[in-house]
Amino acid sequence: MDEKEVQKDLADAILSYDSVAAEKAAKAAIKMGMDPLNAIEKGLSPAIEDVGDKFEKMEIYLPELMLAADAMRTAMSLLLPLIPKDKAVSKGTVVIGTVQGDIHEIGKNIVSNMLMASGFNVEDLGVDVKTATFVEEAQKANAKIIGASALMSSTIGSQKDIIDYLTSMKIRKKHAVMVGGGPTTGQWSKEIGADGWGEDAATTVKLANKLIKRK
Ligand code: B12
Repeated sequence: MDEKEVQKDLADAILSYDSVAAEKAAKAAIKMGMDPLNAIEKGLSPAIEDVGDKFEKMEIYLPELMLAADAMRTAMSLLLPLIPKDKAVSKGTVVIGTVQGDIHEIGKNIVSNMLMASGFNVEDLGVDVKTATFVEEAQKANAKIIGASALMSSTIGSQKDIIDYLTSMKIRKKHAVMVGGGPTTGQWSKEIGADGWGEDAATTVKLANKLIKRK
């Protein structure tokens, strides 16, 4: 089996809502020494996006969406820990979470793991995180960067709330804010006065490296 075939097996497992097949394909990826990020971003992620498109077109419904997400989580639970954590260097702390009202965590978890792998100390606040909590935890951890993930058009407004909250507390300059998640764009990031937008895990690491130097 080559990498392309394993990537296809990972994708097929998500598209057929099959956690057992997802586990098998993830184990095959690990056995052949595939870069775990490659397995996630080339195999799993495009498939879960296809599932999302089908859900949007009402070709499938919530139960299928949930089963696909379970299969994705199964594979990710095997692959994410294999992204090596660079403990030797600590570039600084990033406080990250998914905004209030939003429980999507897959993309945030990938970003979080990639930041750790690149030498950042990451405090992951989880999902459905209140605006004030982002700010309080960033203060406590003396985090140079706050990362806010939002996957729904109804929740992206909370990314702006975080920035407004920092401004109202007169600590906007203390914490750079980077935003990301499905419906967000570079244009949106500029509009709300964020310090940057991460389209995927790799661009987010580049962005965080840039922001940490600026601080
Ligand atoms: C999986 C999924 C779920 C799973 C979530 C499981 C979990 N534990 O995370 C479940 C089934 C629970 C779910 C529930 C719901 N979902 Co949903 N879901 C999805 C789906 C299919 C995939 C999301 C995903 O994981 N993508 C893969 C990851 C890798 O991509 P990503 O998140 O974009 O992350 C990357 C980048 O954006 C970036 N990034 C991400 N975060 C961050 C953060 C920072 C700081 C930075 C810099 C970068 C960054 O890097 C990541 C890695 O490359 C999307 C469809 C889609 N195309 O997005 C719908 C989708 C997001 N869901 C949707 C909806 C409507 C819902 C529900 C309301 C459904 C319902 N009726 O109950 C609920 C919401 C509940 C809630 N309150 O949050 C809609 C949202 C529509 C909208 N625009 O508002 C979508 C778009 C589906 C659709 N097309 O209609 N969902």
